[in-house]
Formats: sequence, structure tokens, C-alpha cells
Amino acid sequence: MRLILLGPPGAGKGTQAQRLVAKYGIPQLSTGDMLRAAVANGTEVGKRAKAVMDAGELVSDEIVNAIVAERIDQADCDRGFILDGYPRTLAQADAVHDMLAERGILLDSVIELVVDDKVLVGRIVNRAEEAKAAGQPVRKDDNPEVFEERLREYYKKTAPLIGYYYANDQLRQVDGMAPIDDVTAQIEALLSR
Ligand code: B4P
Repeated sequence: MRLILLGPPGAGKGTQAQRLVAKYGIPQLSTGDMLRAAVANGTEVGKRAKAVMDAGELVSDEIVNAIVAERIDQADCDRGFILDGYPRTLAQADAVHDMLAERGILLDSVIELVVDDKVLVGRIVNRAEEAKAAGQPVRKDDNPEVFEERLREYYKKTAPLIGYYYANDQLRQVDGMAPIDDVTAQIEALLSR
């Protein structure tokens, strides 16, 4: 199964992807996690990505496309994968189309988590508070100021993908405002059709 999870920052893509990993036994390919790992490891990609991510902007298509192309060739992706937070621009959507076509792989579904912007900043502030309380590091971009920029980037660059996948008849939507377990149930219902 090859899936794309689409939605604004804090919509719950990462949360749902982890549940799908547990259910379907395929890996979650989160470009956000991959980039954060590159930053933590001080790699060349990490050095280029850090300031951009801290400001809530999108890392360049060139960097992100390269890390995904490399990742999907790893053996654990043979049976499928969940793209979480990728693609995020029309250029990335074209790139993923080409990547899959070159490998003779079909995309099963693009699932949009539909949410009301008003709840998102609250979720992000909550995550930051929970991390702090647990003694874990707080993401530099999980604060209201940077979040505003992340949302602007989403509307400028990522939201057009909804039309792109709708036009290709690949878009499926779930209510991302529902409790986490309900969102999971909606996704599983779509996938079992
Ligand atoms: P990401 O790591 O992808 O961050 P995100 O969009 O904020 O996360 P997500 O939607 O997964 O939210 P989550 O489930 O965690 O990106 C971070 C940065 O990396 C970007 O800003 C960019 O700089 C860079 N980047 C990543 N991919 C890129 C790309 N393709 N191109 C360029 N740059 C890229 O949920 C958030 C919170 O909400 C959690 O605390 C969760 O518990 C809660 N929650 C989830 N679902 C809920 C529900 N139904 N009800 C209530 N709470 C819920």
C-alpha cells in the first residue's frame, strides 16, 4: 500500500501515520522526521535545512526530493509506505509521480485530514507543553509565532495539492477534527473499500 497523508501543520498526519504503521506493517516516511534527524546528526542536509525549518518555511524541493527518492529504495519499503508530510509543493508532487512511475509503483490513495485552522495552534502549543513536562526537547517550530508562518507556507505552497489530487481522482478526505481514534477509523474505512 502506498499512501500520501495531506493536511496543514498539526493536522495529525504524523499521529495517524504511526497508527497505520502498526496496522499495516509498512514504514512511515516523514520528511519532517528525516530532516530533524539530519539536523541532529549535523549532516550537510541538516546544516542547510536547520534555519529554514526553525523559521517555519519549507526546505528546498531539491533536498526533500533527494531524501525521499533514496528512502523508498530501501528494502522495508518494498511492500509499501506512508508518505507523511510529503509532497508539500506541486514540484514535489510531480517528483513523487515520476519516482513512482520510474519504479512501476502505483499510488493507492491521497488522504487529506480536513481541519479547522483555529484548533491547530492549540494542538501545537499543547505538544510543546507536553514535551516540556516530559523533560523532552521542544521543537523550535512548535510555538505560535513560527506556527503562523508554517500555516502561511501551507496555504501558499501545499494547499494547491488538494486540487491536483482531486483532479487526478486520487483525493480522499477525512474529518481531522474528530478525536484521534475516530480519525483512524475513518482512514481505515477508506482503505478497506
Ligand atoms: P512536520 O514534521 O511534517 O510537522 P507537522 O506538519 O507539524 O506535523 P503533523 O501534521 O504530522 O502533526 P502531528 O500529527 O504531529 O514538518 C516540520 C517542518 O519540516 C516543516 O515546517 C518544514 O520546514 C519541514 N518539512 C517537512 N516536510 C517537508 C517537505 N516535504 N518539503 C519541505 N519542507 C518540509 O499532530 C500535532 C499535534 O496534534 C500532536 O500533539 C497530536 O497529538 C495532536 N493531534 C493530532 N490529531 C489530533 C486530533 N484528531 N485531535 C486532537 N489532537 C490531535
